[in-house]
Amino acid sequence: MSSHEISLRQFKVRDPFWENEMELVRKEVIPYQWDMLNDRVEGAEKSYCMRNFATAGKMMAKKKVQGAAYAEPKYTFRGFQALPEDPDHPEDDKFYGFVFQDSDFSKWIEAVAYSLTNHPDPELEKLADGAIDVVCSAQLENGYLDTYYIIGGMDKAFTNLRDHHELYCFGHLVEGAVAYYQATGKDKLLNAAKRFADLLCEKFGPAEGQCKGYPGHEIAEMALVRLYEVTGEEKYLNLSRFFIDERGQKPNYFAEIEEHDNFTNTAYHQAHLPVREQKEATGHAVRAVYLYSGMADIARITGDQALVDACKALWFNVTKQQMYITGGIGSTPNGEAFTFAYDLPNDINYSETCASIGLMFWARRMLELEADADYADVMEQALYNTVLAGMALDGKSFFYVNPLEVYPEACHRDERKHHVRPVRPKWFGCACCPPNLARLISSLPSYAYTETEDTLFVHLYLGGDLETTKNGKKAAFAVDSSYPASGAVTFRYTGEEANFTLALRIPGTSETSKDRLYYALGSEGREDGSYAITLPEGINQKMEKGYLYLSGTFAPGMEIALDLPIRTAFYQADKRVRSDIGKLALMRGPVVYTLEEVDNGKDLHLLRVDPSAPLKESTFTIGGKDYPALIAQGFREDTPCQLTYIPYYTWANRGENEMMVWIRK
Ligand code: FUB
Ligand code: ZN
Repeated sequence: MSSHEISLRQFKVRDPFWENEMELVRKEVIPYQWDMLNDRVEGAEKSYCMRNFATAGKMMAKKKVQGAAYAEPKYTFRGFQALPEDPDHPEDDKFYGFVFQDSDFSKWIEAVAYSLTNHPDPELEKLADGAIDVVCSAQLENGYLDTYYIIGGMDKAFTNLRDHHELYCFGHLVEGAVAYYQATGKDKLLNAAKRFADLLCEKFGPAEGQCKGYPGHEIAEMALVRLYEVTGEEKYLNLSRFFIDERGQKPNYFAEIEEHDNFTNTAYHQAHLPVREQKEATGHAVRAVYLYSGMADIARITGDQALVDACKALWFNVTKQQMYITGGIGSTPNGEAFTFAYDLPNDINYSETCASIGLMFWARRMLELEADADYADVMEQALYNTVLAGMALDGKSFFYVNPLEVYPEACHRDERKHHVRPVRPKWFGCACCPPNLARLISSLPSYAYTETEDTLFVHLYLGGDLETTKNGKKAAFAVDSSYPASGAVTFRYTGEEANFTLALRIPGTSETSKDRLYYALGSEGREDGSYAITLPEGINQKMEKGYLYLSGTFAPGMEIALDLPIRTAFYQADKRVRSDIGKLALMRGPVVYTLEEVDNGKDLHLLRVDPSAPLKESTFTIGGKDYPALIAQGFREDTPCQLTYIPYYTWANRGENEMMVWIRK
């Protein structure tokens, strides 16, 4: 039976690490992003996002007054990112920014929604309501809502689904609108999103005369499922399924139907084959994992086995053949894309923050399809490494690209590495990653837990208070955890006496993970898998696919103590990964460690590590806070030395310097 995410209302985070992250999002990221959306940050590249909505709103008001006399703008392509000739004097009636600039608002409102659920804030809610008014003022009578064409000229709307992100902006709008409705009960934005969705349901579909296109950048697929789940309207589910089923069919929409004057690489858009025949992840990494997320959603709801099989084959390819030890995906900056199996260069890769966030979206949906701990292991690997590294420890700057090796001079002087930044910039003109981080972190509990009617699954060990209903009874736990700093997690039952199952993930123990790309030295590919559990009387245990199922009658005051050993070990990569041969990476539990120049001196490539020498635990301080460090023994050329390892997610918080995850043994 498939499970479902828990709603944010069901879980109150009480976990110092995650409380801190969520507070950074609430206090730093959300207000900063609002200023960015309104072009109020001195010296930062302009967004034009809210300006575009206001411009479109004024046009709509004028149209209402002038009626038939209103002169509709005629579309001209002004570039993928349109900027004013004079940056100080943008023109009143022009769209500016990236073609997908509207999505920045949608991601912001989604993060605001989660933040309001976790932490009510009437002032923020008022600000958000005002922003929604501006956005809704831009909507056309027929429901269309993408300012790129509203301002630029509706005569060309829906003519370039491949590149112009209309359906991507729609998808983000839906995600933001559903989240805001669920957080506040206010439906203005939701109604706007539904009207846009209704228009798309008329425009696209299998009937004669309907358009056979689908999104060039996926997300609408999973967003429509969410809209279906909140409204119960089947047409939204059908449209999502249509987009998924139509992708890659013949004649190929992008290559043979839409007119493009440049080369169409259908694999880049995951449109080279019908999705059920796709076994290898290709093209743009974020688009790919957003598509697979939508496929998993549809598979869960419809029980379509061919779709389940495709999701599993793609999961194998991505996580066992094309994923970095940090949970990063996308080996090349050319198109921010996947390349091929075992091609995992450490210094020119893209590993976009959004791609690892998308991998988490997909992992949770695979878990909803089937409780197999491999999905949660990967979700955790992405979260504690690439995703967390995407944001500075003070929440004020961000990485888009997440390499495993950085030599700052190369970033500045080698064109092939210009995409790699040695320190986090404050923001990006193409601002996809920071708001994606904000929405992910502020909704993390819904990744940590899923449930069926009688089973509560724990995928990530987040501390806090959980309340749900099991077999008609209030079931609740107080979860004490400082995982992964320690593996001791206790579940104290605080609900009514109730009969149900609590399923706990035991990291690394699923059969599906046996083909892992990275394994602890000396483990011959097997994970540790040991754990200790103290159970109250009357609770039975059974292990399946990496979950320990604890079943019985839970009564108030009962305590379950789980002890997951947090293994500190050097890992090696499968020998087919050419870039890592002869090298080792250090992990503690799910956290990858790395070397930085600030601790280990220049020229990290001269270092070698001795994995047989004992490791020492240590700490280091940034911004008055202590973080864990590990001290290993090694050599600089032939001279013995100590190597100071720090968690990958803490790198680049102490100025520009070299960084290296994989070290020669
Ligand atoms: O194209 C929209 C977003 O911008 C993508 O998801 C990111 O990879 C970035 O290219
Ligand atoms: Zn991004």
